[in-house]
Amino acid sequence: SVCLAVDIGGTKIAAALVDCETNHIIERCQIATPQSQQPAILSAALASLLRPFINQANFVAIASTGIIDNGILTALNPDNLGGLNKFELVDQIQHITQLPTYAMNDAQAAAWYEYISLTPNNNINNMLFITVSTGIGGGLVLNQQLQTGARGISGHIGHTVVNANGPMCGCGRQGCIEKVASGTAIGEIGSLLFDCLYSGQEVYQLALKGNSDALNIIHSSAAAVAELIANLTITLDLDSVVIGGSVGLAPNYCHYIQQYLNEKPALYRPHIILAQSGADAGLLGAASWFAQQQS
Ligand code: BMX
Ligand code: ZN
Repeated sequence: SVCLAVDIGGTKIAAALVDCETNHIIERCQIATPQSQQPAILSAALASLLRPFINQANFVAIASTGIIDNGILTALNPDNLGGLNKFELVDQIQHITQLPTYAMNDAQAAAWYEYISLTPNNNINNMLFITVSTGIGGGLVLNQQLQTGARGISGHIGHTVVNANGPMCGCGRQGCIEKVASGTAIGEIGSLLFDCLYSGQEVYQLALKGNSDALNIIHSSAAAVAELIANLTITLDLDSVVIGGSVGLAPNYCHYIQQYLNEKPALYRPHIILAQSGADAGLLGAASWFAQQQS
């Protein structure tokens, strides 16, 4: 069968036709996520993005940022995807496409794709996927099963606290790792430090050119992620951690994480792997997860 896969993120929305037998993308298209905070505007953007693909697909599989609870999307951090409190994602898309529609969290979907790409050659039981991008997301595979959670929450590691006195996160909790180590946070910290508006990407570029203040910001981010990995490894007995996202895949970042982990005792050091499927992991993960659920 052919799946119409959709990946809804804080900055872009991608759609693709995926061949479910080969797990390959036949056709792909992408738009910027509307920043309007209005559900009707998001629905309209989704309708025009998806319409050209509908006739060629058998079902729709969505990977979206935010918590997906029974097809209903709520932003845990409304700063990343504004105004979406209880957005009826599956109903809306079903209405647009008239196709069977399923949805899951974006990082959970990516975790599943990374897992099935790795597992034929590796004996991985307990894997964590971490995306460091606009936010920090995660997906857990425990005993070879993806954990989505009864309320869709499982894997939301971006909202574990690294500094109880830290800045207030959009989720309402103080000092979440997402608020201090994500791409957005890197941009915010850089903007404060340099007294000029910088994106995370710009701060990263400065670090790569040798600016030591910028490099310190990147290092603190990687150090925080390494602590999180150590905490979760000793909690869940992880054997592997896959690092993805635009920051996670940026030059040297994964290497810094490894350096910070190397300072810790062996039990805290899982196998660190760079994500293999890059920007398409959400699309491909949702397609294969729901193709499997259907059969
Ligand atoms: C946030 C949260 C997660 C998401 C993660 C990464 C929202 C809107 N999103 O922690 O659900 O998985 O960001 O998202 O609350 P990304 O858009 O950075 O990939
Ligand atoms: Zn938070």
